[in-house]
Amino acid sequence: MKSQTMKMVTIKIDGKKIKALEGENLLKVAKENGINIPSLCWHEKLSPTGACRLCVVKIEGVRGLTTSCTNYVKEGLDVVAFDDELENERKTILDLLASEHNFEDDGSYDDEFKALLERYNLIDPKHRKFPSIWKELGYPVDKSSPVLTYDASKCIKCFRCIKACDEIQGKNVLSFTNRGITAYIVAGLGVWKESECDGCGECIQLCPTGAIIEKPFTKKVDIGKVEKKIKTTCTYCGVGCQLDMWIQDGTIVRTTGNNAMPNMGRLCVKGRFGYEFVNHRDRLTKPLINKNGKFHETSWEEAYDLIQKKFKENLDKYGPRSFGFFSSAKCTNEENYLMMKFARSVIGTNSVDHCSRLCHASTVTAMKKTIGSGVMGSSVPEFEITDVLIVIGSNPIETHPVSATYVKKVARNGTKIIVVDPKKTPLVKYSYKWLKQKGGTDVALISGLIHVVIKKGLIDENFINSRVEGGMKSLEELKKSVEMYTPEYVEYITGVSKDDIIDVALLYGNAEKASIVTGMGMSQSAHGTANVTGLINLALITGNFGREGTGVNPLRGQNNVQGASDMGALYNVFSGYQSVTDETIRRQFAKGWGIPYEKLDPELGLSATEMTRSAYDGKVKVMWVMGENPVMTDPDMKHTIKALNRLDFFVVQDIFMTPSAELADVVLPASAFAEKEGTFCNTDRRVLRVRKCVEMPGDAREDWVIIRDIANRMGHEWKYQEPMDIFNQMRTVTPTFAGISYERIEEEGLQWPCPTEEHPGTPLLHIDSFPIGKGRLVPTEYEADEEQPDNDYPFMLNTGRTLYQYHTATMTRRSTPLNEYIPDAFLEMNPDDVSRLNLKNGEKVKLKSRRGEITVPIKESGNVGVGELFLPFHFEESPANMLTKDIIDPESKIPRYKQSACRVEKL
Ligand SMILES: Nc1nc2c(c(=O)[nH]1)N[C@H]1C(S)=C(S)[C@@H](COP(=O)(O)OP(=O)(O)OC[C@H]3O[C@@H](n4cnc5c(=O)[nH]c(N)nc54)[C@H](O)[C@@H]3O)O[C@H]1N2
Ligand SMILES: Nc1nc2c(c(=O)[nH]1)N[C@H]1C(S)=C(S)[C@@H](COP(=O)(O)OP(=O)(O)OC[C@H]3O[C@@H](n4cnc5c(=O)[nH]c(N)nc54)[C@H](O)[C@@H]3O)O[C@H]1N2
Ligand code: SF4
Ligand code: SF4
Ligand SMILES: [Mo]
Repeated sequence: MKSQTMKMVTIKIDGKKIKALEGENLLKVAKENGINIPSLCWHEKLSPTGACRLCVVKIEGVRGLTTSCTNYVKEGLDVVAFDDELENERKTILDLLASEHNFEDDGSYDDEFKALLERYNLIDPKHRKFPSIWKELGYPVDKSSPVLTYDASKCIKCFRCIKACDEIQGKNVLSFTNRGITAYIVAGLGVWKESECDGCGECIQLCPTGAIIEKPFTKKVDIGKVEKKIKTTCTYCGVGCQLDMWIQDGTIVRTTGNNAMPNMGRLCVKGRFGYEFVNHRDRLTKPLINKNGKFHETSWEEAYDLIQKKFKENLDKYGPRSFGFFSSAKCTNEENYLMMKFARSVIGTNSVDHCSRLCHASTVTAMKKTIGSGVMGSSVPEFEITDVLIVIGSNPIETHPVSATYVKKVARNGTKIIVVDPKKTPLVKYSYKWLKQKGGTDVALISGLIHVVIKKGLIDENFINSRVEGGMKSLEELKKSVEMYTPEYVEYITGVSKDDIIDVALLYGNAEKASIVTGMGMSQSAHGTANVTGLINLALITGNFGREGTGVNPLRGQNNVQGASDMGALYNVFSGYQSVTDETIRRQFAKGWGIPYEKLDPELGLSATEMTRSAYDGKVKVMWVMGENPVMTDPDMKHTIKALNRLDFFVVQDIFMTPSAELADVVLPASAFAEKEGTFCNTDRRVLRVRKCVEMPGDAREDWVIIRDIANRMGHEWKYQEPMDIFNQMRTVTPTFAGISYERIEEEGLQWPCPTEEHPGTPLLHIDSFPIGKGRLVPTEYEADEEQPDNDYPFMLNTGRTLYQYHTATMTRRSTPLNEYIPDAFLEMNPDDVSRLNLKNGEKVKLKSRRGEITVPIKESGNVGVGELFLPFHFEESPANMLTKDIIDPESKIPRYKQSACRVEKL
């Protein structure tokens, strides 16, 4: 961030007067003012290197030639950028580089080096002084990475890749081996595949020559044939990275990071290389009807006929509350808005929900109760300016990789990161301290931190008096509730040493700006709401809200889980979190939608977890699941399958045949993100455009078209012609979005709330007050989990994610490079347990819980402690949810996914 004290000064370049900020990079200023000094190693995102020396200039008062990239603007600077001597020097440098360079070119990349050779008339070898010697130098080619190829004979040793890896992504995997002319890039200690490179591809994006290029996936890129590059939003996680899709022959052939917020050009391995699924042969292309256990292809008309008939029959016979709708955090805002509108206005039920229930439901419940808003209050890049950061129950390097680049950056700048997680996550390497607590004991741990903060007088009395309901009196109650959680007692419960508890409490309590990042480890617990309530208590008493670099920040998971919630695909609220039990609001929606007020159900609907239970009990009879895979993702898979099998009529709308779709009566082929227009909301409430890049396969249809058509079959007259029509209607009934239009977010997203067309959007929430006015301190009570390891089931199983696979892997397993990194299921087990049980690394075992059993190969890993196991829930052949139990948090109804007692048996 630029300092306020910077002043404008005047400099001269080749006689031209230029105004610039003092301290700005000279080469950058020259380029911005149309003085095109050649350069290769310099890149505006990187610190200057001064390696290629092409950008040499003469500066009055400085002896000899000096590189402009390592000089900075100051008053009166007088620079010569072009004269014969400088140009000759540059030509000689380029000529020398060319002699060591392999010019074979597969046409798949832009080559900045070649462009400079053209500019200096050196393309033709006859115009060069130095003979070509690259063949004699015997440069290696490294093809070992699943995503890229490095050819040292095309490398000009500019350092850009090394710095991209280090300074932008914070990974520091690359370096040079050898010195001088034979130097080349190595990853780790040798080849790419064996290094810690995680395939984000930042180096490819910044390499000026094509020495590092991506492997061809859907089709080989031919730069001359790329028809267009379309800016859109990544479909995987909630960071909401902006990317450019390169389209050739109607197919996505490459993805590059777009230089917009929130990612500023960065991507992770999924965003960059995970697009092959769009074009995959397994895509659903025709509606399917299940007749006696076999699917038959059919026409849309026939599928719609059946849905219309069954919906009407059930509505007549059992009424609206016999219906349940799963909306989708993979789909656009427009689609989610229509799904909730369908449930409420066409059927007349509030039983609409989505995967948020399985995700941050408890976080949202806790935040609503204490501060009145369940969303992330600050913006992703703000992690860069915090003083102390607690990352609790979140594994951002694998699950929000681009947000994690900001976190790694602060770690490097001296900010203390504290990781609180039973598993050793990759962030531990960057952290000041790792608190490894026993799973499920967070309430006690946080109470311990609060205990110390209060004892040591590190509370912010001003903040408590002005921003907390009941002021210091309320603190007294909190104090009483944490009295017994002395560091010693908390060490006994959690296994974290008392010294570490005191140290972290002091660090957090003393920090000027302290921030907390929270994730699934906190929320997916039978005490999820209490966990996050505790965090908010801690932040409230230390005044860590409403300023940049503070807050309790839930990283939202899916690409559009924020939007699906904002659009009211929840059992209790319409779009904009407007309560369904509030008569005034129901009247507004009835009016806005042009339906009789009586059609809207005044009672809360069923949550996703309750819908499945009610299907099991025979109360919910019809379900429509759009873009979710509950068989794989709901807890207790056997129970879920039984429940769904008991339905009278089950519709699944997906882009692939999934284990859930297998149980359906009708399967509708939908559109993937790259095939439709619309918007997503990312984790920091940024409304971002999604754009159509390619055509849908076969007869597939956009999700919003399908919902509209079925609504019309049910007797409504929905006239939406394009997603923008839906968005514009949504704005009229949703005050927080009222000021946002497609036009305004054409270039950059806007963060809601944005109530008017003039409003600039809201990067930071809670500056002067909370949505409920003052914050509330709510004491929490630690309770041990009901299911603990015992003699029969001695291990504690933790489930979650890996970087390369996404949820039920319908998309990532159909993207070759992602699948090459982690193709199959694995169970992480501590080496001591592996040898104690007489097992071998890679051996397939039986993993059993009280709910069911699976087989899975074990992976020896020091990341989990003795008695602990970790299993990703991505893999159909070893489904984690066969083992989990649907114990749910009483307030938020989220299942406990992170702790199941298990037994490991030799096969
Ligand atoms: N690559 C990839 N990225 C993803 C996803 C994906 O499937 N793949 N999914 C997206 C979605 S929807 C979501 S919600 C996010 C989730 O992102 P995260 O919240 O980072 O996800 P998890 O890996 O489920 O769990 C986080 C951590 O909680 C820890 N944990 C387990 N038990 C406890 C406990 O008792 N206490 C504490 N404090 N921690 C515990 C786990 O060890 C794990 O490291 O990721 C999103 N991003
Ligand atoms: N054991 C265990 N279970 C968990 C978790 C855990 O940590 N451990 N985490 C939970 C969490 S946080 C979450 S968010 C849930 C996720 O649960 P789900 O949402 O059920 O999981 P996904 O695999 O993301 O399902 C999305 C489906 O949408 C399809 N799809 C993709 N794009 C589109 C589209 O544009 N249109 C349509 N119609 N379909 C599309 C995909 O093919 C896929 O089948 O899982 C939960 N389950
Ligand atoms: S691989 Fe590319 S970016 Fe890296 S040093 Fe060589 S030319 Fe520069
Ligand atoms: S960090 Fe998330 S949004 Fe960004 S590229 Fe990776 S998966 Fe996509
Ligand atoms: Mo999630």
